[in-house]
Amino acid sequence: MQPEHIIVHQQAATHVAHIQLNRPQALNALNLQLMTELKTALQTLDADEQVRVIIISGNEKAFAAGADITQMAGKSAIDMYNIDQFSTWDTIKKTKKPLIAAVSGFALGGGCELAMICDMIVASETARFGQPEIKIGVMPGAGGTQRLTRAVGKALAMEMVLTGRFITATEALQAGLINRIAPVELYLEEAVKLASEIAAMSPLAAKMAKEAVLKAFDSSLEEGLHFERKNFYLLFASEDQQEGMQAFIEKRAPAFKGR
Ligand code: CO8
Repeated sequence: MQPEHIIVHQQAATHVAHIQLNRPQALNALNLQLMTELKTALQTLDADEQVRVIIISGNEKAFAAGADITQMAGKSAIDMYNIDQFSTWDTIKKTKKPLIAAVSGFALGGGCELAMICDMIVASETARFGQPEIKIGVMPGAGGTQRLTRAVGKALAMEMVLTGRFITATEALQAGLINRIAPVELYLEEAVKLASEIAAMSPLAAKMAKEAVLKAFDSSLEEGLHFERKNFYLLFASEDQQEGMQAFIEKRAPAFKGR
């Protein structure tokens, strides 16, 4: 079935796929259907050998203005428990390929959390990041108190979560939340440029390196180093390792195959 709230753009030649959130009338508010469609698309692209890097974007006005408040407003705690929307987020988090969020306009609440699940964030000059859940009587529920704090530190995270203040792209860059800023007409191009650069590397090495970097967030240093070492050794079982090192010795560009 064709998704209704996302558009998937795929160019086999570049190995970069692009998922665009597409509920512009609601500033891409993340309703349950959109999140399910996003999860399914990510699972499909993660399994597709032609795809090496995935970009998630919204539109110029909004990456996503958060969970769909109209859908949540009448729910009880037991409804929320039974709907179990975070199992979708748990699946999204398991995407092995590098994910890049291309953010313009609002990235709020669940929208900011979705951007932070991605591995890197490219923002337009108009991007605004925030966790304004406190203003509607709740708090972040999809990682906002954890990933934001790890990215920007306690002081700014506490301020954003407790006051709901939005920060600008410049502030987000200074705080370490995002990777780069581009003019609004170029931010998507910039995200594709970054994605293409990664897509030219060994896709196996990229996946294992991503896994190891993420390990740093929920393990001790010793455990993380051990994990890193195992992945490092494992890559010596790949054709890409032989190709990469041979190409270096022969002074030519490597042609990685993901095997
Ligand atoms: N949910 C539903 N509809 C929304 C949302 C939203 N989060 N955000 C905007 N919309 C709708 C508006 O209702 C409006 O619809 P309509 O035209 O039918 O009235 C349309 O989008 C345009 O919005 P505005 O007219 O409000 O546009 P403005 O430019 O005046 O304001 C703002 C933009 C500041 C972004 C404003 O819309 C706003 O404050 N939105 C809500 C932001 C927010 O509180 N987000 C957090 C939501 S809670 C959350 O994310 C919890 C996450 C937990 C887990 C995640 C699960 C998915």
